[in-house]
Amino acid sequence: MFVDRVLLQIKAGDGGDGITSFLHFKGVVNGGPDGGDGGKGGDVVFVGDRHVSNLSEYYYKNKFAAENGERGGPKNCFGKDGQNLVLKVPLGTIIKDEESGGIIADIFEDGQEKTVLVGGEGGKGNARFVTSRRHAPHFSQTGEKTQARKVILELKTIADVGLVGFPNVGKSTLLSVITKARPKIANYHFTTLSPNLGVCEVYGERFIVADIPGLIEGAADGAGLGTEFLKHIERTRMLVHVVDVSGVEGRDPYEDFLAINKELKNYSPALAKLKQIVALNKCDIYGAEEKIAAFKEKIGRKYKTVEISAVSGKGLDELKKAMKAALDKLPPVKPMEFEPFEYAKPEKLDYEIYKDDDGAFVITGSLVDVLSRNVVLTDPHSMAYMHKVLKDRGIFKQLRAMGAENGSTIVIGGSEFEFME
Ligand SMILES: Nc1nc2c(ncn2[C@@H]2O[C@H](COP(=O)(O)OP(=O)(O)OP(=O)(O)O)[C@@H](O)[C@H]2O)c(=O)[nH]1
Ligand SMILES: [Mg+2]
Repeated sequence: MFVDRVLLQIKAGDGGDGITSFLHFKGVVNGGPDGGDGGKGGDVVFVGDRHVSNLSEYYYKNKFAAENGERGGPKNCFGKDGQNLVLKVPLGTIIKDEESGGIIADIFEDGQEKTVLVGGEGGKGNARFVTSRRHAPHFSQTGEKTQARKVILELKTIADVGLVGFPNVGKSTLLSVITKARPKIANYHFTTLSPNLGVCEVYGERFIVADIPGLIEGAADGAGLGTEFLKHIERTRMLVHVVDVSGVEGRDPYEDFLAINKELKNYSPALAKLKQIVALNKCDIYGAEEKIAAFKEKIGRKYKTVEISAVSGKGLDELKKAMKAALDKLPPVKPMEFEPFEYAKPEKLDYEIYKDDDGAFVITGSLVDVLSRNVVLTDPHSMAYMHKVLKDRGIFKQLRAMGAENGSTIVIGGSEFEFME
């Protein structure tokens, strides 16, 4: 099965919780705090792999999560970090955020890695909260939780040369004789249902040739199979336009040629502007000569034409050399240019204060999320810590400016407090 677009749900690992623990061993009653930190959650990483040909691996299984970090342990033991989740994708895979459509990466090379989601940070154990005045903190931090995201993977094949043409003109046959690829070949339309790639070698230099399903008129508007696959030749450097010059199917080869070019243009003007070499195939069929002469007269000198027979082998060397000569003059295929989209890590320190209908001052924002991870309401040290954070960050000052007085109600993360500076 050939799959070139999938929607995946991915999630980085949560950070492991730090723990609250005190040293205990024989003879020691009140040992010091020794709660260890939680481990970091695993990242979600995509990597290009040239052995992967399409996205079929993700067709049925499309939810993935990296490992969570482990909880910290007593005796200052760190929790183990969660393992990264590495997802292999074919070269030419574009990763997009589903919600915004923003492009996260264009995986272009073998081994190219992109960390799309970063695992949550581990929480700190109580041993970390010891200060000169706080010897026995009874609180620790929980691990950072991560959010699942949806990404679209879209394969846009990377190749140097794309073969285009009507169905049944011999594109796959041509691919099979100039490369080692073994696509299905048969005497009916739409034999090829998904792209095939092959490596062609000329004078020791190699280039990749892509064969896509045949186009028919109206394909760009969804009439045939073709348009769906045009994206697989969008990134090629040039095209070989294969024409059945024998006209055995009763069509005029030149009309075919014009119709396909119109299709290409409808789909993408850039694609239509790519350099084309015209391969006049099936030259071996009786009566082709006349047609060739007529075709050449109509097409004039704008395109290079090569007469070939994919079956007898005629003209194949000439065509391969013409492809190489043209490629030598063209720039290499490049990854897409885009403004990379990145998932924001929660900004930890912002906050907002507003006054609700009851006159209470409500503090919200990621600072509050962090505080509620850190603060144990029943622990006086922990509360003192929160008090200090609020004061240090100028929140008390702002509350005063907004009219808060000693005794006013302050709401933080769903809990109510009395304002007291
Ligand atoms: N006589 C002759 N027949 C050819 C030649 N090239 C291909 N054919 C025949 O044409 C038919 C179609 O060939 P394919 O290579 O499957 O054509 P295609 O363009 O890939 O077709 P689709 O995948 O359906 O679009 C097959 O029966 C081939 O044997 C040629 O040079 N001469
Ligand atoms: Mg084919």
